[in-house]
Amino acid sequence: NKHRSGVIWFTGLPASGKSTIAHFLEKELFERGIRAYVLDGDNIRHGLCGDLGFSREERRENLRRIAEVCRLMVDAGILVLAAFVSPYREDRQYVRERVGDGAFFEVYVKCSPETCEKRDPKGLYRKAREGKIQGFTGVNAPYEEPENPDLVLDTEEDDLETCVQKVLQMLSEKGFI
Ligand code: GGZ
Repeated sequence: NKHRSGVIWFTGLPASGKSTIAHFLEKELFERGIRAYVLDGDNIRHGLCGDLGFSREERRENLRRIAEVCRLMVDAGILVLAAFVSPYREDRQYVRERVGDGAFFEVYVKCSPETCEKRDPKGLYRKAREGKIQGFTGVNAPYEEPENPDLVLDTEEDDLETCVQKVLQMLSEKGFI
């Protein structure tokens, strides 16, 4: 089962569906014998980036470290499924350059702020509204939409299965699987 390694970079607001899609995709790829691995806030922000918060500078450093992990994993032949809010275009561009343009795909997980806030699976939007979290993306910190994403997934329009199929189709079209 031959495949090329690379990075699928999921960006979007908190609760837009990035990690859910990435994990479902990981399972689908695994079933096809493809080595894929999800990186997201849950496995990065507690360990490697446990010392970082969410200021502009700390987000930059968070993504800089993640870019280096992506490079190592790509070198190891893995298809990396990276799900990070990554709200700044500049930072996403940095990761793209560090990984290499030919092996980096930006997937915009699109969902209105209203819907994300309604979902609020971790109660963080509520905490941000109550003033208990400062600089929360979508409430009082910016999210810069991708200008030229390789793929857009609309999680208000499409269900999980459809979103995952769209990524699989893109990977197949680009000859990655
Ligand atoms: C944004 C925050 C914040 C603030 C905690 N702003 O829905 P989640 O919980 O699981 O995903 C969010 C995650 C974002 O971490 P990232 O490493 O992806 O962010 S970045 O790319 O900007 O560095 C959210 C939680 O951490 N969280 N505080 N203030 N998200």
